[in-house]
Order: sequence, then C-alpha cells, then structure tokens
Amino acid sequence: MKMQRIANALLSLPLCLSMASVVWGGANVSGKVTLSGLAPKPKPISMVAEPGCAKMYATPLTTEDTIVGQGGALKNVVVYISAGAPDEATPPSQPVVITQKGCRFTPHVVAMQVNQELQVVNQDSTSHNIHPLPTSNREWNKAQPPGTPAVSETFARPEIIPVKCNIHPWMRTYFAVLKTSHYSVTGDDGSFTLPNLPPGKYTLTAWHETFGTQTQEIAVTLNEATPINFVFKAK
Ligand SMILES: [Cu+2]
Repeated sequence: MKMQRIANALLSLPLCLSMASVVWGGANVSGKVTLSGLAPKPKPISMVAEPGCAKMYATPLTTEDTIVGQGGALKNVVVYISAGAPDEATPPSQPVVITQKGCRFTPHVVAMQVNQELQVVNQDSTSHNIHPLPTSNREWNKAQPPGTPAVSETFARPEIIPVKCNIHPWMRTYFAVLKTSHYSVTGDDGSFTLPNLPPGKYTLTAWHETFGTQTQEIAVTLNEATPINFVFKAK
C-alpha cells in the first residue's frame, strides 16, 4: 500500500509541475487581447506603382492595421509592464531583426528594449527605405538597396514609433521601444505571456496601432495566475 501511494505521488508530480505557471523567481502573466464589435476588413494593397513588388503576388497583399482572428483575437498588440518593474539597466546583447521581404516589413510590429540593437534587413531585389517617425528619439532615414548589409540602429528613449518606407507608401511598421524586458506582442490567437515576473504590483499596458492604449493594474503573486484579458472596441 505504501509503495502504491509513493508510486501515485510520483505519477502526479509531473502533472503538478506542468500545470503550475510558477517559474523560478516569478510567475507567468498571460492572457488574451480581443476586439469586440464588427472588425474592419483588411483591404487589398495596390502595388501597381512598383511592378517589382506587384509581380510577386497573384492575389494582392492586404493591409495589416487590424488583423482579427477566431473569437475576435487581436494580433499585433504590444503588451508590456509600463510601471512597477525597474527599468532595465542594460539591453540584451541579441539584436532584434526586422525584414523587408515581399515589399512589406516582417514582423509588422516589433518590440525592443531601449538601446537594444535593431537590424533592418532587405531580402528583396528592389530598393527600400526605412524612415522612423519618432517624437522623442532622433529621426533618421536610410535607403537600403538590394544586397546591402543590414541597417543597424538603436533608440535611446522609450516610445512607440511609426515607421515607413518612403519608396512604397503601403509599407508600414511600428517599433515599440520599451524600458522593460517584460513584454509580448500578440500573435494570431491574440494571446500574450510575460514570463518570470517577480511578485508585486504592476501597470500592464496594451497598445494597438488602430485601437490605442489600455492599461490595467495587476497584482502578481507566486501562487496565482489569473488570466488577464484586454478587450478593445471596434470603432
Ligand atoms: Cu519599400
């Protein structure tokens, strides 16, 4: 009987571990971002002005300013700790990479830390241009002909920066420059996870290019992992 009890305990151990969201030193804060109401439909993009881009697509690419999946899942929302966590002293050594491919920026929204290296790559056989439009950082504007090395830059101040390509007006991306390492950008299912957050009180902010900003005050404990949801309203 005793052996059986031990065996049962051993069997249930991996299950307990896999269900717990507690990780070393902190908890995982996770949830989902959705859009309520009638979602605007993505619109086809005309690339007739640039035959080199247009010929890559049998059916036109569509706009990415609102991408809604199953159950209203909202893609490309930056979810991050905006208050309560100390600012990161040093950026990660790993660069963040954004690629110009098929005459669009991929990913459409990219998050990075203050002073973290950003590399912009051109994989197309056409020239592109990267032109961030910041309000608190230094503005720059660089051409990137095909086959040239990655453009390497950093941003010194936290800010969400709209970015365009001056050559192709439909090309748009956003650089979310953050003081914190606790951030996530939602994918197709609208979900986010901020791993390893020490217990405490925080302000959690969700930003979307079309629907703006929402914040929530959250309390993180080691034992509790209540999913946190954001709901944006269709305009
Ligand atoms: Cu371009």
